[in-house]
Amino acid sequence: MPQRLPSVLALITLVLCASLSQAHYNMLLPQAASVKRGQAVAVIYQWGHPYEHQLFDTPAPQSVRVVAPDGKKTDLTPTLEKITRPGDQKKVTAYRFSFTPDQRGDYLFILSAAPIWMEEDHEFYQDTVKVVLHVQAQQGWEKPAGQAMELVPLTRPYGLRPGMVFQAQVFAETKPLAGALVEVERYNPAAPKRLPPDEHITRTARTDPNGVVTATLTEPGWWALTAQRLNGQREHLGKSFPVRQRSTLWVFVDGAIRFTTVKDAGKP
Ligand SMILES: [Cu+2]
Repeated sequence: MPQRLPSVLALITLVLCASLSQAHYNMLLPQAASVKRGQAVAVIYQWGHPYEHQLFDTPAPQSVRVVAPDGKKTDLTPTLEKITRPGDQKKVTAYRFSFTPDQRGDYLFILSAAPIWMEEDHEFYQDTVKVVLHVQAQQGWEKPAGQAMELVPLTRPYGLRPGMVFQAQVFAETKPLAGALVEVERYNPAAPKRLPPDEHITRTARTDPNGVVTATLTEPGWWALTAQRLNGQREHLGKSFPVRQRSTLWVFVDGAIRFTTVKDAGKP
């Protein structure tokens, strides 16, 4: 029955897409979570599945900016450089910029992604992503950066050990967002050979009535907390579709800690 073949193929495509549609996130990853003043740091922006380390072509971002510890905002969009990263089958597009902090304190990097049409979900993503770069002095990480939807840390987002609790308050248009879905996922710098069940790849939580989300960051490395809500409509091929507004905060958990010797320890 050759006429049945197309429907079988359609079903296979649907199943493949469903498994691929999980957990596409914006990764904004400095090569180090903390640096010294005057020390250059490269920041990579890539798109895909953090846990699986499955990367896809990254659409050009709309903008990237930095808020310095003194509150000064700088547009870094012109410094973005298109690069390629190894993907599953072939190389994929990603972006990179280099930044040298000239103050002590916490720098907030905010990237706004271009709206992206999610074919499998029949909706748009409108994403922003934030990461904190710590430069010696512990000040500034708790300040909002003025994103339309934003995770503002309540726990300092660096100097964390595995198993520590992390909290952030989610705001939408400066109001706490109660009951919002927040996804929590760790980044693997290389694709793992074996994968746990889906519920161990992406965890989910809801914000409390004050918009606060709580997550335990169980292992070392970069973690993404992504809050989301449906917000408005956007046109695709002459039809109107929902827009899912998402905001990701990347948080680093230290593995091995470097201890320094105390010279006079033990002396009377
Ligand atoms: Cu995905």
